[in-house]
Amino acid sequence: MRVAHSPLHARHDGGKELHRGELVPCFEMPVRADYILKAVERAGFKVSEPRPFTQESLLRVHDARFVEFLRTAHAEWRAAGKEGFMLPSGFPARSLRRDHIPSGINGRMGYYSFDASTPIVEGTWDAALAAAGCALTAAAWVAEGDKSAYALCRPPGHHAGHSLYGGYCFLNNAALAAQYLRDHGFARVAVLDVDYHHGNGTQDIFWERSDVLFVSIHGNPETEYPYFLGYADERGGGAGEGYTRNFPLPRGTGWKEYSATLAAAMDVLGGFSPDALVVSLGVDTYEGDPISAFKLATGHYPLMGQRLAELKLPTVFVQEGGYAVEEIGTNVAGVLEGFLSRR
Ligand code: OKP
Ligand code: ZN
Repeated sequence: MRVAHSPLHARHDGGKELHRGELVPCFEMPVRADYILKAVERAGFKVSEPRPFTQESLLRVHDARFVEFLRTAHAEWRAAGKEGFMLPSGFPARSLRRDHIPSGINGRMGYYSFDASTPIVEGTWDAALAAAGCALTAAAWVAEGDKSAYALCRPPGHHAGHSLYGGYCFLNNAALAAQYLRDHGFARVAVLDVDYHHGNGTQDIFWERSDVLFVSIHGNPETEYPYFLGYADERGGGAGEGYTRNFPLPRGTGWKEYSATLAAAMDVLGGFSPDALVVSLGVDTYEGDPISAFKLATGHYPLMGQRLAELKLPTVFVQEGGYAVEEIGTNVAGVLEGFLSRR
């Protein structure tokens, strides 16, 4: 299995996030990718830099003005005499206007985001673009005949919607991979999101589509981030009705209940008869994760990989969350090696 990775991820660094009433250093930090890189190299995977892609590939799933905002946001911030990381402090919640995009940088930042845990720094755009390039490259390898590929993306992507950033995410790497597969010969693509947090952005992007199935297993939004999406009754809209499925699980969920839910999710995937699979691979389901509350152990990740291999599909793995940094590499490599052991 080839691995797409870019050192440019490290340019997204130095921000703080609002966490339980305090500004703290970001949990989503560069060293996460360093640990994963070490683990996949130790496991013998071949690591390559992403290919260049045009802006057009981004616009297949994202809004043009949103992408332009992300590209220029920090330069505008600096032009306004500010420096350091940018965090929004006001959002278009209920009864406020969403039909008008404010021209000022602070208003526009709030318009395009949904939380105060996702700082933009000077290098954020370079890093987000490189992560998107990794996902597109991994998808291209699979479209060109590889049976599987892994995009070591950072920052992650599954909370980023068509014109929305947040949850440490800017561009939706997994959605870009899925769309790339759709555009290169795969008629039906399934996205399975196993990150601890609901992939609200991916759900948003494919909500009304029947050619891309979105299935997610995650902490119940009644108590877990992102709180406002990811409930079991969300099943897609319009032509996409029935093509979104959510499996929220309670805090404290261990492997026994998790694996039963994974079996149910895989039944849904199988019933769709997909031509390819994209896995939003977050390992924040790990028992040692500092911001999550499932109880999966390191030994469970190879089992997860083995189970995913049973689908026998061309598969693109896209890195999402995982914040227990010292164990993140072992857990990710565990999934990938478990997958390879069964196909
Ligand atoms: C990104 B991914 C904690 C609030 C949660 C954002 C979590 C984003 C997770 N105070 N902060 O899905 O791993
Ligand atoms: Zn997560």
